[in-house]
Amino acid sequence: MWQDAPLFPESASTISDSVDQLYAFLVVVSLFFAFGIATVVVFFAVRYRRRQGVIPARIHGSVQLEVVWSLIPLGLSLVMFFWGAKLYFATLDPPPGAMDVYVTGKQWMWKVQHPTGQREINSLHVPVNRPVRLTMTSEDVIHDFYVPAFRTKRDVVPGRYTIAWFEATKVGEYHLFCAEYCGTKHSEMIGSITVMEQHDYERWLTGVAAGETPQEAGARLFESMRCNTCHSGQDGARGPTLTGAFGKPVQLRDGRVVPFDEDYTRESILNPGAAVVAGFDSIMPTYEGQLSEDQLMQLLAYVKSLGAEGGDQ
Ligand code: HEC
Ligand SMILES: [Cu+2]
Repeated sequence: MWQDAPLFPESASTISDSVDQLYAFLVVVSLFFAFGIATVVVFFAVRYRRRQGVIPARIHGSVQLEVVWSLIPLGLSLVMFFWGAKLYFATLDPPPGAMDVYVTGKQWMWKVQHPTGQREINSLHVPVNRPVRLTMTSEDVIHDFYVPAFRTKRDVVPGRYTIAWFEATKVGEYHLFCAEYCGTKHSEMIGSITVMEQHDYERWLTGVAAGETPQEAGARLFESMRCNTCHSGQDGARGPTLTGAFGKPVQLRDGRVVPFDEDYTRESILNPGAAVVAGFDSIMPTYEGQLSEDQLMQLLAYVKSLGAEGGDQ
């Protein structure tokens, strides 16, 4: 839809057509009522203008009319709501097997890292027809990761992780914008997403120095920061075993059950006292101020990989 309309961004992801259809529905409904009401206003203004000696009949309301003009907009707005909510949830929920890309926003650039370790700034290369899951955070203020061609737009917030995903359907190069005003050079916080055939992507990967993968770097940190002394995974260890833990619910000492997700992992490392696992003492030291966002992402990637090894996620 709209491919040839110059005002519209290209449609290049699995959800972009659905977003456009919802958008078209909203526009059509709005135009219909805007023109309908404007027409009626003009018509009545002429039809019932003040004339010498003519006094129109007074109307004292009509229940029937009230009901009709309440129910029709109610129905329409419920359609908008459920349609929009359905689409919104679809954009939140990455399909299984998505490729994990880590994104960090900072004034004024986008830093990304591939699951295989390659890093990029203000550009992201991805294979076509493959879901890509973005785990995003910011080093300073709120940014917003926006790829119009994919209809993908999510805030990137300091102190927490937000997840977004897309699956590109067309090879090409697409704009990446920051869509949250973030300071002087906000307008320069732009980049490109390059969508490639799978084999081109693989060739591209081999051409970029990879270094460690986030997972490997995380495993190294896990030892150098001495996390493994408590999280050894052995019976009687001072900390809970992390193998097979990510993605499962955690029973806390105060009775709450919380999901072991990205933000829980982050909080456990920076503020361990906030959520203490049932059956353990609150002895884990805080690592607040000792880890960069990069290192936190790496530890997260490692903890996540332990979860995946432990079976279904
Ligand atoms: C002094 C021992 C100790 C060290 C060192 C330690 N932890 Fe912990 N950790 C614990 C204990 C005890 C708990 C459970 C109580 C709690 O949640 O505070 C825990 C909980 C966690 C949890 C939540 C686990 C769950 O099952 O819900 C994560 C994730 C975690 N630690 C990661 C780390 C990482 C990463 C490091 C290194 C940067 C680290 N820990 C270092 C003792 C430790
Ligand atoms: Cu920004």
